[in-house]
Amino acid sequence: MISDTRTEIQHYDAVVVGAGLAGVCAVYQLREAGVTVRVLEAADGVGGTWYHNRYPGARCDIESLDYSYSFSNELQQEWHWSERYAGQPEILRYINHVADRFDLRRDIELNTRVVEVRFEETGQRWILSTDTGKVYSAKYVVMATGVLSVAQVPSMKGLDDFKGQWFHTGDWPKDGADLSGKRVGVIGTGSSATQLIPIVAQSAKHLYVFQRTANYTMPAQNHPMKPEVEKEWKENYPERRKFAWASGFGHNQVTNHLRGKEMSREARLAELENRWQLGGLYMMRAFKDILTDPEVNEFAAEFVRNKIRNTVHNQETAENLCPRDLYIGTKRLCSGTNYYETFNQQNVSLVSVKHNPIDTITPEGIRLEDGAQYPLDVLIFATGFDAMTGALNKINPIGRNGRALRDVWAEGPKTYLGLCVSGFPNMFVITGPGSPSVFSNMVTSIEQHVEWIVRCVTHMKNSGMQTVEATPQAQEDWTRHVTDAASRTLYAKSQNSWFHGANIPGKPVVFMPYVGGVGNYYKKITDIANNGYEGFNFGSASSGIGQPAESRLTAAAGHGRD
Ligand code: NA7
Repeated sequence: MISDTRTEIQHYDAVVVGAGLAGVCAVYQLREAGVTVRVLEAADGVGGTWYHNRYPGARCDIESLDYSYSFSNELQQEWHWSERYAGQPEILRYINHVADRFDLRRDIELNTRVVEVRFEETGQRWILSTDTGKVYSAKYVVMATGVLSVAQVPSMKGLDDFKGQWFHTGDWPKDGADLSGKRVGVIGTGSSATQLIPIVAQSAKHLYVFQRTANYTMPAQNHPMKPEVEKEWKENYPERRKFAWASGFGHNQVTNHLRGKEMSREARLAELENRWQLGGLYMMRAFKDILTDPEVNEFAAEFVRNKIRNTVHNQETAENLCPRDLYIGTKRLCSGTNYYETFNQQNVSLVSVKHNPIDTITPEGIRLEDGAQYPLDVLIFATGFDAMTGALNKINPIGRNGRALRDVWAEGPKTYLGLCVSGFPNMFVITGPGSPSVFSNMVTSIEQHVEWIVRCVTHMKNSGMQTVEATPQAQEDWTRHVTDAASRTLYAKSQNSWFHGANIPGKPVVFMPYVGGVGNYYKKITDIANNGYEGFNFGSASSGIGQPAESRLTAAAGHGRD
């Protein structure tokens, strides 16, 4: 039976999936380039990650003056960040401001979840179906679906029977959650948890922190924005942005270019203390070889352990909080405020579940394998995300010859430049696996990708091309290069992290981001475009291909055949 349901299909040059920082940037730039574009967003507001991660204490670990769009000088001059590191509400306000300021909302469709993305060979266009029933057709599809956007609640016995409330940090209720006077359990001690724990501890009756792997948490050293700092940045924004785009990590943090082993013990300690005072991710720029030389890495790790020992009064708790068998930085470094100090509060208990794991969520709380019980009113999962590939695999685009992305990536993601996938013509991924992505200031990486995509689309328009597609060989070579780059670092020796997908049962363990540096990467993608898009095949338009972009046509959508 062939269904003959007639569905209105809306035609655009480009459809962007997701209205977070990437989608908002894409709609602005594509529109500027004269491309008709529609953004489809499942939530009822823009913001993406910053829309959903509303947990108490949620904050960016890149300085706000850096973590912001550079595409409009008026915007960067007029927007005022109130703190050195912006909190989630302020970043969400910023994204909303951008959407309003540039009148982007008229091209953004909220409350619209994309349920299928399929390449139609005959028309050589992408067809996107949504949960509203609306169907869209586009020459280009831009996946701006986020890299930490699929919240991971581990499968735990008994969760359905829990009588209290439970939340995941990455899917926090819009109206907030009242935790005051409650017995609260937090599972996880990654970035989200280390931001959340000190805030929850302020009002909870008792807070139990269930820690499986201790991670390194730096003091963020956050403070209100200093007027002289803001003034200096605003006077020098072009140079600041240029520096960030050419830097290793896409921001302005100062790097020590000396190797740890070239420095005396005293000089190394002084550098580490300096980094501790600078706060947050500055620690990872302490030595040029901190992520390549195990002994230098261990020196920095022990420095942090000593800080923990000097901060936490109970020595058993302190030792439990000290990360072991984990190179510093190979699980994403955490940046918090008063994290270790919080464990000195009477109403906070650290429960190590490394050797005595959580067995069951009971109706009353948590029971560990040895039978210990923790009665709880609220349970918070700070258990992370199906990172980098999760959102893409969930949508599971169907490319040429009916091949699904999930099948193509069954043994781990393969991309060309983290931007395109062979067999998926005209599909662009913003900050995809194989690009610096989570290894960088995300806004810099987003802007670099959007710039490249707009340039490619403009090139195709000017040369009358219908399709662009990465060659299988270019993709193989690039994927090997991504792996080789990681193999020269300590990441290759420390695979138990979401960088490798190791936090998701059954996910292939493959290092996903590109660690070759944001500046090198940007030069590479720019050179490729300058050299006529090496590694890409273009297909020209033939009769019947493509629909008039702005038209609204009624077309037969044939679904279901048996
Ligand atoms: P992360 O960094 O993935 O942290 C998740 C935490 O949850 C981590 O401590 C995990 O321990 C813990 N976890 C996960 N499953 C379990 C179970 N079953 N039992 C006990 N503990 C568990 O997620 P975040 O949200 O904190 O941060 C994600 C990124 O967002 C962050 O890096 C920033 O870039 C922004 P494990 O280490 O696996 O033993």
